[in-house]
Amino acid sequence: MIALVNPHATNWRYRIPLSLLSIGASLEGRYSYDILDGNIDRDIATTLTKLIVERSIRYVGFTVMPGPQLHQSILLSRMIRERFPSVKIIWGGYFPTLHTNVVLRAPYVDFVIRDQGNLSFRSLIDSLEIGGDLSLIRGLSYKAGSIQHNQKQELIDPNDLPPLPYSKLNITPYIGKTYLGTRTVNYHSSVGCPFLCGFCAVAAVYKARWIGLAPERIANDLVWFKKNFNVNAVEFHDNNFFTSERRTFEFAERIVGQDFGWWGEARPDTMLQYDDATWKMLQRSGCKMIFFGAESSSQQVLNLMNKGGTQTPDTVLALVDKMKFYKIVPELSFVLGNPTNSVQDDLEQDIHYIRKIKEINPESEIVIYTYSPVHFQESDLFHASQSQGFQFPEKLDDWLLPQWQLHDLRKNPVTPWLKRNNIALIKNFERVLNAYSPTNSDLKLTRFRRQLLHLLGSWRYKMKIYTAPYELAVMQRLFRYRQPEIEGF
Ligand code: B12
Ligand code: SF4
Repeated sequence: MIALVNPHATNWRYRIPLSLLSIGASLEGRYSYDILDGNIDRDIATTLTKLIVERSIRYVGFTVMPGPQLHQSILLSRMIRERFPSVKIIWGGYFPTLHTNVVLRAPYVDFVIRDQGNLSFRSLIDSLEIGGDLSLIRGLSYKAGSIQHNQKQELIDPNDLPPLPYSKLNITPYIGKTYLGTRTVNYHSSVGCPFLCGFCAVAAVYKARWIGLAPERIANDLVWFKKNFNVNAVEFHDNNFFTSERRTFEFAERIVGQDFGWWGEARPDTMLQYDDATWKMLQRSGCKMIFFGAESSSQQVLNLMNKGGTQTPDTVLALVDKMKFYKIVPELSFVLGNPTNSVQDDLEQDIHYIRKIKEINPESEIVIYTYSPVHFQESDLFHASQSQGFQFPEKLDDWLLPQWQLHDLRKNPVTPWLKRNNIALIKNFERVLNAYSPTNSDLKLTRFRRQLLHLLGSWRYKMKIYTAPYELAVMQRLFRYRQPEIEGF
C-alpha cells in the first residue's frame, strides 16, 4: 500500500537507507510497505511502476537530499503523477524541509513532512485512510487552497523509537570493505547538533537541539550486526557523534575487544577538551579516523559562519598534533570560498593553513568543499550570500539545471562572489594535494599508483605551483582515484 523510495544518491552502494527504515519502523504492524533503493536498483522507475500496479500502492514517500537524489526524485514523482494520478506523493528529508514552498508549488508533490518524519508520516496516512484533521499533524505542510505549514515537530528522542526493521531489506549488499574494515556497516546514533553553523542544513533544521541514543543500545545493535552479518567496522553517520563525552566513553568501553574499526564526525573544540582517558578508550575501541569541520583558517570567517563553541584555527592545529599520539587519523573538512570581501586572500591563507596541518600531522586527510549556501534564514552567512546576489531557484524543475546540480555537490556553486580564478585555485590546489598525498581511504589505489601520484604531485606541492595541473588531471582520469569528498557528506 505504501512505497518508500530512496532515489539514487551514490554509486557507492554500502549505505543502508536509514531514513526510510526509520519511517518504516513506525508503520510496522499497521500498514504494509515496501522500500525501494535507487542506489542498488538502477532501474528503479520500472520497479516502482510494477510495484504500484501489483501491490495497489496508494502512497509513495521519497527521501530527498540535494544533488542527484533530488534529480531522480523530481523525475520519478513526475512520472507517477502522469501515469497514476490518484497516488499521493509525499516528500521528506533535508531538501523538502528547507525548501518546502518550492517543493509544494510543484504539481507532482502533494505533501511535505518537515524534520523528523517518524510520527508525522504515520499520522498523515491515518488521516488520509480513516479521516482526521490534517492541520493537527505536526511537521506537515500541504496544499489547501494556499500552502499550509503546521506547527514544527518537537524533537523526538531516538531512544523512544522502535528498532529499525532491518529484515525489510536484504542487508548483505550494503556491507562492504572500507578503510575501517572488511565488512562495514553505516549506523546513525543521534539526532541534530547543539550548534548553529550558518552553512549547515542540520543547524537550519534542528536549531541547536541534539539527543543521542543510549550507548548500550548502540553497542547491542553493533554486536547484533557482528553476529548476524559478520560486521567488523562501522561508519557513524551522525552529524556530531561525539557531542557527549560520557556517551562516547561508555560506548567505546562497551565495544572494546569486539574488534571493530570505526569512524564518526566531531567538532575540534569538543574533542580537544576530551580527557586523556577517553582518548585512550577511543583508541582501544578501534576508532580509526574522526571527521572534523575545520572549515577555515580565518577567525573572521569562523565568526561569520557562527562556528560557535571555543573553536579557533589554533584549536585544529593543537588537535591534529594531539591525535598523532593516539594514532587516530584526523579527517578535516574545509568550507572555502565564503562571501567575504577578500575571497582570493582568504583562499591563499587557507591553503597555507592546510599545508601547515599536513606538516604537523602528515596523516591528516583533507576534504575541501566550496561554500554552497543552505536555506537558513537566521544565519549571517546566508544573509551575506543574499546581499552578494545569491538566490535559490523558485521552481522545483529549475533544480534539474546542470549549474544547480553542481552547486548541490558543493563543487561549483552558483555563487556570484566566486570568480573563475577563485574556483580554479580551489580545484587546482585540491588536485595537487590529492596527488601529493592520496587519501588512505581509497582502497582501489595500489601502492605503486600511490607512489607514482606522490612523485608527480611532489614538485608542484613543494614549489607551490598549482596552476594548470594537466598531468595530474590525466592521472586522475586514468586511475580514477578517489578524492576524499566524493562520497562525503
Ligand atoms: C548518508 C548520507 C549521505 C549518503 C547517501 C544516503 C542515501 N540516501 O542514499 C551519501 C554519502 C551518498 C550522501 C551524499 C551527499 N549528501 Co548526504 N548525508 C548523509 C547523512 C550523513 C546521513 C543520512 C541518514 O541516513 N540519516 C539518518 C536518518 C534516520 O535521518 P534523516 O535522513 O534525517 O531522516 C529523518 C528526516 O530527515 C525525515 N525523513 C527523511 N527522509 C524522509 C522521507 C519521508 C517520506 C519522510 C516522511 C520523512 C523523511 O525523517 C527521518 C526520520 O526522522 C546526512 C547527515 C545526517 N546525519 O543526517 C547527510 C546529509 C543529508 N547530506 C547532505 C549533503 C549536502 C549531501 C551531498 C548533496 C553533498 C556532498 N557533497 O556531500 C551529497 C550528494 C547527494 C547525492 N549524491 O544525491 C546534507 C544535506 C544538506 C541540505 N542542504 O539539504 C546532510 C544533512 C549533511 C550535512 N550535515 O550537511 N549523503
Ligand atoms: S557543528 Fe557540524 S553538524 Fe553541528 S551545526 Fe556546525 S557544521 Fe553542523
